[in-house]
Amino acid sequence: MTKTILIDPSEQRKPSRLVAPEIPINQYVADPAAEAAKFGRAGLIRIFRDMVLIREFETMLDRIKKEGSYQGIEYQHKGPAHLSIGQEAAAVGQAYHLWPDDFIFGSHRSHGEILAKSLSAIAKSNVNELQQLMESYNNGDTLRIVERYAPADHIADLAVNYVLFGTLAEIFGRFAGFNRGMGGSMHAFFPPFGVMPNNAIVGGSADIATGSALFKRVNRRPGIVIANIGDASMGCGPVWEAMMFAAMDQYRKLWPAEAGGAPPILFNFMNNFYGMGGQPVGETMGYGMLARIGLGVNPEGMHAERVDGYNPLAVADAVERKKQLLSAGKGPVLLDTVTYRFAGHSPSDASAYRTKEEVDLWRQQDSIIGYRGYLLANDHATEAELDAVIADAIARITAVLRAGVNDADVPRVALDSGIHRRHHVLQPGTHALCRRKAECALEQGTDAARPDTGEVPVWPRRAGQGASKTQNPHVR
Ligand SMILES: Cc1ncc(C[n+]2csc(CCOP(=O)(O)OP(=O)(O)O)c2C)c(N)n1
Ligand SMILES: [Mg+2]
Repeated sequence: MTKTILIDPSEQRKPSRLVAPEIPINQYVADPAAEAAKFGRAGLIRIFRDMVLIREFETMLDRIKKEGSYQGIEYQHKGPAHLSIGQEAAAVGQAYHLWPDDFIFGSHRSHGEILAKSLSAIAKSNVNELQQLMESYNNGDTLRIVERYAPADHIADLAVNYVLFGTLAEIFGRFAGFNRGMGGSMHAFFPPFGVMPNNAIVGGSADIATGSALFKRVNRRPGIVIANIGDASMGCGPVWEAMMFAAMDQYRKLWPAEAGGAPPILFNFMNNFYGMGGQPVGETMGYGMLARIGLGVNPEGMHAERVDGYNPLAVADAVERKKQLLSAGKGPVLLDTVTYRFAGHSPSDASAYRTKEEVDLWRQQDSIIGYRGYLLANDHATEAELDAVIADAIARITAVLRAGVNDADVPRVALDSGIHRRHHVLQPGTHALCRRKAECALEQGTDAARPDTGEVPVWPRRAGQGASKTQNPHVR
């Protein structure tokens, strides 16, 4: 029988006032000596490297979309590419303290988050894990291309090229992409590193991530879950549903204590101050400051904070602290991560809804330039080291692009491929909706169209372990 909760009229009719908790706004205070001790020189430089890699990756996509070439390599990409140029510090800072068993779910603008989380996971994995993962994922198809086009002496280095190529090939709809080219720019994912599917429906990841966090809680799985959604998604009903669901009293008041409390979900709003063209503050919403929303959801105000997403160390600090709260069952958490996209909503966007002066103001405070200045001013790195990081990023991006545009070696996914066929077999009825029915092997009844009798390959699979859809070998 369900527990009953007495509603006492004398309690409910009593006069009093609600007192809301304070919401910290950009409260992080830099302490270069403490930061050097915490991250180490290598960690601080890696943060710079990851930001630069993401910037160069998306700069390359921008050039390909607008000019049809990058570093002399020509290509026409007809698919979408919503770029997050300008938002790198927010993604890299968030990923720094996350482990592969912490999950992120993103939006239409999540290339940077995919790369940042994957680069962070590489830094936390050992050589054997990386080797085994790359050999087994996609039956090693993705790895074979990387070994050929972007080889490296060390496995961790090769793994960096692997995530760059796997993501790029996915964006270009290629069979060697992380999702066999079936997801593309807005739905790419890489579960071994906790990079869960991104979602083109604005705010859509809020609910899915909340479900994932509930799964973790009831199944006693380690790690937290982050929904990376935009500031304009606060106007979407599903985001509010997700926040209400995540904050239900019953997790703490009715469920047995050993269940662990509320689902470990962090609603991270990448607050770049724009929807496609509308401005949430001053135009399309009335919250004044996004972090304020937490106050309306539960007595803890969702532990909401505004964090300076132009400083990767401030974001890393916030995520580390919030992760502790979430792991203790004290969620949900809301972060209002201040950032800015220099890029238009998409490459065809002329940004007519904002002034050049405004974009220039944010460019002057570009997080990569600012963080570079911080590293140099505090002797955490030399000019030569940081220049080498940039040169290395350009070389890597050029190498993976050269692979990603090669139709012969890295073909586009064919909709009548094995995956397509298997999809029909596993989900009877979907074939009826197939727009390429006439070309589909299943329709033609050829030998190749016979249903696969083997297993659908699922990651992870480790030596000595059976295939499992749920166990992640990277869990701590
Ligand atoms: C439910 C839904 N409504 C509208 C759109 C069209 N759309 C795509 S991106 C976007 C703006 C999203 O703004 P925000 O959430 O702040 O993310 P940002 O683009 O700034 O990263 C809109 C309205 C959509 N994809 N999904
Ligand atoms: Mg936005």
